[in-house]
Amino acid sequence: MERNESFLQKAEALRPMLHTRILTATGSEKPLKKGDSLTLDFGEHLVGTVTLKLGFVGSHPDAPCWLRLKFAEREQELNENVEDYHGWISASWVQQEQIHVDVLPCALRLPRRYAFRYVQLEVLDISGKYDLVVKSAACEAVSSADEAALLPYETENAFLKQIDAVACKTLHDCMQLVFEDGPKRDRRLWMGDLRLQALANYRSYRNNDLVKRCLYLFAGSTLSGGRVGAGLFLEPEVAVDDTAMFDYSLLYVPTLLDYYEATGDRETLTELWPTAWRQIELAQENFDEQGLVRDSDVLGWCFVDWNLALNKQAGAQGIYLYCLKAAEKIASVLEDEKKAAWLKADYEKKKQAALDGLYDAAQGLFVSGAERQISWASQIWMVLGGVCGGEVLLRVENTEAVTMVTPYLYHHYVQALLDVGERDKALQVLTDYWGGMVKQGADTFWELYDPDDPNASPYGGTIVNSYCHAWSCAPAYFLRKFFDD
Ligand code: RAM
Repeated sequence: MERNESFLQKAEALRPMLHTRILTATGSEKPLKKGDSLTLDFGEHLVGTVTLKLGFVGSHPDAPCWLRLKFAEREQELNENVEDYHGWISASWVQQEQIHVDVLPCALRLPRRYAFRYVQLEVLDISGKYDLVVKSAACEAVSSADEAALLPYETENAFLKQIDAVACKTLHDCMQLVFEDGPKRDRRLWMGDLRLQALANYRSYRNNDLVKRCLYLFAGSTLSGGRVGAGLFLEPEVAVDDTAMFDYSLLYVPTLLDYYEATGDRETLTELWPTAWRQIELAQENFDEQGLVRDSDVLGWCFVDWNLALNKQAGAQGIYLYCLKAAEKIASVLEDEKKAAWLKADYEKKKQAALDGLYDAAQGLFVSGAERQISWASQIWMVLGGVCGGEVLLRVENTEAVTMVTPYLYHHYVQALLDVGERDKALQVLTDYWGGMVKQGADTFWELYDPDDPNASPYGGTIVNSYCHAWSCAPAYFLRKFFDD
């Protein structure tokens, strides 16, 4: 791990203030005995700390009250049991506590920050001489998003307005001391998520310094050789995650360019350009002599989407080309002629390699990996990388292509449609996909949404899925930038 103290100091100086709001949920007069439970609804998704006001009826409590508490972003999570989850990421993400209350009445302040709308209390055991009463609950909700700074979104279309509001709420609740990926899980900075959050932020809350802070954090704590990690921890001190992904390192480049285009902050662009450039240099290790990304079967070598069946080779090639275009723009803004010329030449070489090595002329589609897999992801990234026009997006519709399962990849699909001039279709996809979550009662947009398989989870169980996920806030970007009445 490498540290750049000066960058980390800059990031620290940009640490945001957290805005707080106190919200309450009314309890019930109903006395709770052993085995009884009660669900409180705060009426909206919140991120914060919770205090429960507890009382009792009957004799003086002569034994502790043993409680199980569940915090849920969606009500249906309350019906899932952590004991039934045997997936590959830790069950410790499930927001559940067991607690002994020794003294009643009391105001019980719970130990963690939770992301939730619903709180369920279940009495695991209590003395027969008294019953528990849950009088109320209060949440001190936190976010670094300033509601007063939120730009309005004007449209006559009530449904689009609702989709935008859910997107802004998603972004709002993920904006903490950094742009978190999800306030339930993983509660940290991830490169791919940051890029999409930043785009939505420029059109909504406009906390551009928070983007700048995150760019400095990534540049301030890197893996060996200056590689930007896929994610970053903040506590107990800033530390890059030892997970590295081909695409996430490279996506630092367009994130920096987007920041410059939104702010005109040339000083930051100049200072962070070497970090961005280094990602292009390091990516060269992944190419063969022809200029094709070498495939790998290591899970997570490149992210692209959470469909576990997806082969990433073609997607990675497209992402590299996309990032190369961004790098070339930065080089020309900074009049770095030598690098601009190299980037231009390398772009042509690797674009040609994609056409020669990954395009299946008989099918009119891009294929990926030794099995020549056809996926939506490969076509989308080839369009975004400027390798082809929109025809592949049409052709792929009539195939058994590997599907998209995250709003993260759907974001790129909508962008690809816009890039090839398919504006109406882009709006239709956005309305159907994100609107599909709204129709199912989403207060915030989910980490995963496969309309054909609502119980999909790459982790081996929906109980660890995040239902307020940063990379899903795309509508606040697309609607405000391309579809403002
Ligand atoms: C998920 C994280 C994050 C994403 C990574 C690749 O586990 O929540 O959103 O960027 O995967």
